[in-house]
Amino acid sequence: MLTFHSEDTKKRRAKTELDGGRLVTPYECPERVDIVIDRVRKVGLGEIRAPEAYGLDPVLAVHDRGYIAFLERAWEEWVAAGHTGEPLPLAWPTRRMDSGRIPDNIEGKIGYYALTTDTSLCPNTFAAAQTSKDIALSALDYVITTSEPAFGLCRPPGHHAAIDQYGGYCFFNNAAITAQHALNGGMRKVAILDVDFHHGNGTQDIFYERDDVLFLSLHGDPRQEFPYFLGFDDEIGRGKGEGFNVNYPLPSGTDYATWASALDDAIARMKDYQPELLIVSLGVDTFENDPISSFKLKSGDYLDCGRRLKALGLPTLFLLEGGYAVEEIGINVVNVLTGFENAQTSGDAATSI
Ligand code: Q9C
Ligand code: ZN
Repeated sequence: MLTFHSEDTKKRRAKTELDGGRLVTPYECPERVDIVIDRVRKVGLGEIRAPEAYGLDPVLAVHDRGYIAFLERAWEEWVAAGHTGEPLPLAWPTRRMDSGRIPDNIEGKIGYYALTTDTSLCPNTFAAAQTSKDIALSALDYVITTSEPAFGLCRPPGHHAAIDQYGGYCFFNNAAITAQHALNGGMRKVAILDVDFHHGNGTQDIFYERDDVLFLSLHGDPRQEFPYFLGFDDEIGRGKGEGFNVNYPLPSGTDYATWASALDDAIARMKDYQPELLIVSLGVDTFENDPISSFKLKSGDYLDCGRRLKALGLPTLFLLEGGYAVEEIGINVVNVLTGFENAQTSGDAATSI
């Protein structure tokens, strides 16, 4: 399987993340990329290619123009305002004070465009987000052209990013950008399967009223886990989109047997939908030793996950999302990919462990 990768994704290196009331070194760090690419090389997964540049048009197809302009300028505006730490939001248009207006002050703008306080801005954030979506789009074009699977080693991740909001370490929603790009290129139905530990709130929101993208997400129950306010099983889509959004909130401590039965249900729904393309939002923060998550998947389980996905027999694009057990992220991600590669296309073979 081809991997799309660029060292430029490592240009975003924030110093701080607000975690438990302290500023810590961010969990979403550039070393994650090094460890994944080392593993890709070590197992000989396949050729590693650099991305092409796609510009901002595919981003504008899902994100708000003002949001993109904000991200492009936020760091320099923050520095120009005389601040010395990394930008975190201070005030939001929350339930009782939402006038719908965008402030002029950079601190106010950050509050307007941020979902959360876990994601500090820093130099090159915009450049890294651009490279991340270029990786995703390059991998998409390869999958469309060849019908062969591909892996986009995206960083920063994307699935928490909404139309005009960043957070949860995400800025551009790579899965949504590629799904929309595939549709604009003539595809009629795309499925996005989000296996990251956290609910893909941004992807859900972008396609919530649409029937041309089936979105399915397996994740920690939002009553207990980030992002807390979206990801419940009664969120099934709206209007034309009703029935095309499927959430599987799972309790803390979920092991592979439980997780895989939700996966099998998602696979069955995708079969019924008959999409032309499968995009996998591939987070491995479901791993038992992940520092910010609470599922109990083991490294070997990711091989089986890949095998099961292969049974769909679809052109498949894997895009990296989360995974913060840095030492093991390479093994876990690449296990999904090799599990997929080594499985037979027959559904029966793929369900045995
Ligand atoms: N105290 C992705 O996996 N919450 N984002 C961190 C740590 C934010 C995860 C809590 C988690 C965001 C792409
Ligand atoms: Zn996650």
